Amino acid sequence: MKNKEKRNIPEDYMDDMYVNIEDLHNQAKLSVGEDEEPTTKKGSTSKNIKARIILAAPILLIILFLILAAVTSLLLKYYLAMSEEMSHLKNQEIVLLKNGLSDLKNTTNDQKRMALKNVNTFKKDLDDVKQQFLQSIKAINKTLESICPRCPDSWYTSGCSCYYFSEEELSWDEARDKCTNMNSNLVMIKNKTESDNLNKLFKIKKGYWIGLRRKPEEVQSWKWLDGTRASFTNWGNNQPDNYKNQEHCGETMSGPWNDRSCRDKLLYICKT
Ligand SMILES: [Ca+2]
Repeated sequence: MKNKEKRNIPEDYMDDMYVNIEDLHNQAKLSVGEDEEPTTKKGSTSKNIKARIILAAPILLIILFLILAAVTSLLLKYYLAMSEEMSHLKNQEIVLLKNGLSDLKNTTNDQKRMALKNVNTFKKDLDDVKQQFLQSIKAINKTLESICPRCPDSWYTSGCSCYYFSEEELSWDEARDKCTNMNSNLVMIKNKTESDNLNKLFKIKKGYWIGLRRKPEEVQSWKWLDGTRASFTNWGNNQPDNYKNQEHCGETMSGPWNDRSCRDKLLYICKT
């Protein structure tokens, strides 16, 4: 009977039955739980993640590329702006340097012109002072000529004095008279300055009468022709020695003095 029933079961019914069995089998598997097939489920999840990563990777790359492009653009823009600013500052610096050099050049030229002007002014002032000095010298010489007498020919001039050096030899009295006849006197040497000035005029080393004398009774009292006492003297070594008690007149030995007999014949010096 059973076999007949089997033989009478329609095929569709059998198919539905196999499907139900299959479903039951799957439900049984599900009722048992995932723990019964963990390896299979994990593999599926990993595949999903990989698939998602594969799908997302191009998008991420595009986003990354866009970010890099934006950053690069910003950096390029910043670099261009900085370059332009640096160029602007450099141009400004060049302009300032040019202006500074121009000012310095103008200042230097002004200083040169001012210095040259000062030098010319100083030179002109110096020339004026020189001319004034020369005029003063001429005026002084003219005044001196009017004050100091003009020395006769063959007389020497020293300051405002004239000196005559004789070429003839006379006694002291004769020499004194000779000078008087020429409106002068035997030279009187009253200080060192006059002595030095006279010594510069000697051309030869000889003895000359001077206007110095003492009285035989006053051997210690030497006086000049004008009666003044000889406070300044220029006696030579061991002079006056009053040799043989006969030397009462004074002579200059072209410098140092000596007492000598008034009767001796000597050259003489007159002074005006
Ligand atoms: Ca003597």
